[in-house]
Amino acid sequence: MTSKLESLNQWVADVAQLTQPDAIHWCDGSDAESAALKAHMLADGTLIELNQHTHPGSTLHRSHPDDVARVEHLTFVCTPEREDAGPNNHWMAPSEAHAKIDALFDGCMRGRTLYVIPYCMGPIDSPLSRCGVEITDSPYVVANMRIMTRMGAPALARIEREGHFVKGLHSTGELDPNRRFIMHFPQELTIKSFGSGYGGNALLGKKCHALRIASHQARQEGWLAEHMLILGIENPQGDTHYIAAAFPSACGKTNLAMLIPPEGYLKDGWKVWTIGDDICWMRPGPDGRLYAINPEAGFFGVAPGTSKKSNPNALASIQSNTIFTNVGVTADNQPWWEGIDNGQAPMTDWQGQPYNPAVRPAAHPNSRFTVSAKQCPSYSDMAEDPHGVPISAIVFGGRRASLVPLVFEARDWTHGVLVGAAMGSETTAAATGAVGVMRRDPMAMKPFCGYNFADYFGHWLSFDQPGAQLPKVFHVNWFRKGDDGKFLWPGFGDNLRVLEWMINRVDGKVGVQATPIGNLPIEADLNLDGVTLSDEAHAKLFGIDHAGWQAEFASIGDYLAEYGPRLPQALKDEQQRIAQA
Ligand code: SAT
Ligand code: MN
Repeated sequence: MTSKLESLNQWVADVAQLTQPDAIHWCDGSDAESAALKAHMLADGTLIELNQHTHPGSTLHRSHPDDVARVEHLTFVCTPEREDAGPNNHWMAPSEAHAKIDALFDGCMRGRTLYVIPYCMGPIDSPLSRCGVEITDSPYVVANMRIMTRMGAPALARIEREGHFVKGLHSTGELDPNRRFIMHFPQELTIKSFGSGYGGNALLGKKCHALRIASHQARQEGWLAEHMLILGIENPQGDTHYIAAAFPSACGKTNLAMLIPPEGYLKDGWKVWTIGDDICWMRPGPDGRLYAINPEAGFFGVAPGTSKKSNPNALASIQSNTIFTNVGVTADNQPWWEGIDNGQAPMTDWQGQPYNPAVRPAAHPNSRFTVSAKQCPSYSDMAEDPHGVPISAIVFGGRRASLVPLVFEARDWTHGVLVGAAMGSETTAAATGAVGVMRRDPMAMKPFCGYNFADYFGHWLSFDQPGAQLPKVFHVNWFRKGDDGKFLWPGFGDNLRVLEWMINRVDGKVGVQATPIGNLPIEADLNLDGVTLSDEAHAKLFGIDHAGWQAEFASIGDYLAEYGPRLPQALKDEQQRIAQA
């Protein structure tokens, strides 16, 4: 097969010339194709069948033990000018990067099949969607891309109509961490990834395209490509408000996106709808509001900690047709992970060895499930709407054991951009490296912004224009700890109490307590029926420590100064104003 689009045929031919595959397969996305690929992967051990009575259609993949997370130190943004990638990215000159990675691709598909995956990020008929083609030699990548994107014939038809697409070239290579690179060429709308089969490194539609390349496209075209979940909150009157929220990887975006309201809210008729759990593309609509789509079609969620209690919707979603990566298995071949809390026990760990907690956990801390969004009980019909959903509130949040209160509101858009730019979080297992170290992660985009953060902050500021009806901006911290090291806020479903307060703010129903860092809730305006908080929790979740914040603002100032003269003056002014308050 070939395409009607000559530039696509030519690229596939050029890649085949370089990589020397035994065969070329154009993916049509059909059930028959998927079944054949799966049979092939079960036969060669890439996939292991799980218990088909309890988990019909589900399989397990065990990755190479050195290939379990994104590798930020091997991820490059290759712009002609180093300054355009910014201090937030590793940079390499495009010519050097192409030469380096093409040498790795040279002959790398000998004995393998080259798969051509046309995909669409977002609903096929949405003007907000963008298409790409991934070439890979990994059938596991094909299977995941089929779940995570709209992949196959309809995407190819759109690409042929539009005549352009993002090019992504991927090979698992030898999975040697010393021969591994993830390279982005925003000006060429091109991605090249070699030597890893893991999610964010290999499913090129996700972080590589939908965030790093798309953020560059979004800047040129006047929209935003963000690391945000999108959810809808329907009140008892039937009105739905949509919220987009940015948290770093593995900070509970999937749980928040699939939240189950607490008992009292359920009784009153509140509902939470899931649009997306990881990525949000939004642009101003004709009425000046921001309209958002989820460019993805599935969830690539963190397994550990997912339980009937923490996330019943996720658990219900993954009962069938799910690919599990790097989880443990029970004696009767069901998937198992730490925190699944279902009364079962693991027999085999994620490396396929007999489980021994003294050696390693049963599931890798960054083990994942890949599942179609359509299997999620709370998946919203509006997720397929080509116009997207209007966003009422944007929420920034991180993992902060100390200092940062439960919630505060930015005074205006510029302050909101500063709140996003100043975000900090303690690192997680989603990327290789030390876990639990506080780092600045503006808008949760530190690993994902495809250009200089200084320009990115400027792009955010540029949305504040006459006629714009911008969302309110908030900051939350579900992870504040007490002196005993325990979380002070119950989190999970109870987070709806905080989201309800935000909606009441959007609707102008409640007031605030103004402080230098922003507007804090008046505690009585938050529905805390059924939550017991200690005195320490009240003080720390709803108060501010002035000396602590003074130090924080000095540190934010130092951080922003790293962006030098490119940093927008309005942001510097805002930081100064608060630092001196
Ligand atoms: O590995 S992914 O980048 O796809 C997931 C994440 O880190 O958020
Ligand atoms: Mn993510």
